[in-house]
Amino acid sequence: MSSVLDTPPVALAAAPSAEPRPLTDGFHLVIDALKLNGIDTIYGLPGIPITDLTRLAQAEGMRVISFRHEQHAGNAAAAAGFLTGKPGICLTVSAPGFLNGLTALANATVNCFPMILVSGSSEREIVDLQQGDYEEMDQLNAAKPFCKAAFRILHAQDIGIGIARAIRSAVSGRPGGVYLDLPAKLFSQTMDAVAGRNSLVKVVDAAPRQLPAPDSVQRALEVIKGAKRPLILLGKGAAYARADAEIRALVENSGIPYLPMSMAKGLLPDTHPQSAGAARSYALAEADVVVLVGARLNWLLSHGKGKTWGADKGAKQFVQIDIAPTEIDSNVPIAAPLVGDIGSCVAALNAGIGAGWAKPPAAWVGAIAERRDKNLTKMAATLALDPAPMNFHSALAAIRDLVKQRPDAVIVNEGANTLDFARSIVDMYEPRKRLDCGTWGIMGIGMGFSVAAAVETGKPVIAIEGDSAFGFSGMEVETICRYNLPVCIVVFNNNGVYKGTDVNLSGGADPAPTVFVKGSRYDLMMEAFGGKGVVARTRQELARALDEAVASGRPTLINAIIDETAGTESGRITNLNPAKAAIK
Ligand code: ADP
Ligand code: TZD
Repeated sequence: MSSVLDTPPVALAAAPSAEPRPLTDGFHLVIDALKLNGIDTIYGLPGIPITDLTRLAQAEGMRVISFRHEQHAGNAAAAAGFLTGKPGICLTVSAPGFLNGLTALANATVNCFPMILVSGSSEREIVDLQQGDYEEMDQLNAAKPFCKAAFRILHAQDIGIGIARAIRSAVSGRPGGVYLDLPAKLFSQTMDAVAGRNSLVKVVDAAPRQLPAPDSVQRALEVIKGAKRPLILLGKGAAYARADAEIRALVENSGIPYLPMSMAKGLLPDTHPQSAGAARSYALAEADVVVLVGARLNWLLSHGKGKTWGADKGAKQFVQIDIAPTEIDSNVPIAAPLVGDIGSCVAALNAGIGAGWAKPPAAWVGAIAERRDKNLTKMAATLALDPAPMNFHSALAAIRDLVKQRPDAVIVNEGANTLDFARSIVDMYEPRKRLDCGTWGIMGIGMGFSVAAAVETGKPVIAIEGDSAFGFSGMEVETICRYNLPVCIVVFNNNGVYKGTDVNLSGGADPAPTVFVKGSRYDLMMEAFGGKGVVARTRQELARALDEAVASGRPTLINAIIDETAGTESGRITNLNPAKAAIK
């Protein structure tokens, strides 16, 4: 193998002077700049011009996780960013590799996850004159609409500053995706090694605290104090903020019922007595004051309007904690904005909720508890059933039992029905243990998120996947096997998108657009790469396979056969499908 590895990392210059000075190059400066900032893992896919960057990074002690498709490497980087609070790095080749990574970059930005997409590119002078280079593309401009910031580094001496800018942009304020363009020639540029080392920047206080204004805190406390039916709504920003103890104190000291959005589940255990999770509709419709903590009033919360929010029951007031000032009033007027980082804002509220704080009226707390307990009893009866074939509930009951035993496991979840049912059935007990389709409702995050969860936490990962959802990233089972990651994938196999029973309306031979090959053996995909594949037809078989997978830590794929009639079109968001026009 002939590569840069054949030469020592620091080459000696053939300078005419008596004292040759050591040199460094662009490859090493990129690696040194990342390492200096505590970044120790790269998710990527090699090729021109970054192959040697992946080799050298590994040689220099970084963990390099090499994927089969850049979108999944990008999703892994995004999940790593959410899980660690440091920007996850995705490294790709130019044009097509870059574009494959771009979906993940956009998704990270939409979800407020910090990541940096680093792509090799061809030379500016050729790109700008459109002279037709190998994989030519104006990547910098293509990336801009899809990320928080985009930078290009042209000179080796700017690598330190360029990477510092990328890191700070990704994690400060509202976190998000950053694009970093590295043209091929940059990597082989050399410079004096000492000057190179001195050009690197260790980012100081990358995501500084942002304290809320005291009068904003006062206003928020007044609004909360005036509430008769207050509710705290925790979003994934609250999970990201790592203010777990402050948030728990806010909930418990105020006595206010709370609702977690899906990725905020586990910030407090779902079994917490103040959880309104199983009385969601009632709590949203009836509350008179809602304290949003790192949750946007987007489509996932019906834009803060309409029937979901009890529009017919009178005005509602919102307190909103967010680091992005422009998020305030995005959908409805916010009575008390609290702009700052969640840790500081919640601490300020806690300071105002002193010993004399009046807990919310017992009638409100009691009404929520009553509905919650009724719904939980109903759900327990459903979960006790053991139908053959399995349905979503019985299969998820097995996973729910396992997570109760292993609350440290990370859950990755995508699909339609598989997502919606898992969100409400599988209780979470610890913060940042649930990763899912997020703000876009995107399919394809499954294997990328699973790889990052395993790599970053070292804990067991259980990927709960619709069979359609799994297909978007299924080839990465090879990656999971190659790195021998403790990932157990459960494919909810109901023979299609949503369900497997659709028919071709024309009566023709082609299958309907939403159905797959019946009885597909997803388990054999895992066997193909040396992992363990299991077919589970009953709840007991599924429970046993889950136990074995988690105990062994081996890559496992459980092909869980689900009643093909069980799903609902689009799961719980059927209402978002456009109505068919009544054309005669
Ligand atoms: P969910 O989908 O769970 O409702 P969203 O992704 O809609 O959550 O909202 C997350 C919000 O959290 C974003 O508006 C983001 O600006 C905010 N956020 C992220 N990190 C912080 C932080 N450290 N402090 C304050 N707000 C934050
Ligand atoms: N493409 C992308 C990237 N994201 C999407 N959300 C979709 C397509 C549309 N879509 C959904 O919104 S859910 C879904 C698709 C294709 C798959 C549902 O089928 P499934 O899950 O088998 O994964 P269930 O549990 O059987 O419903």
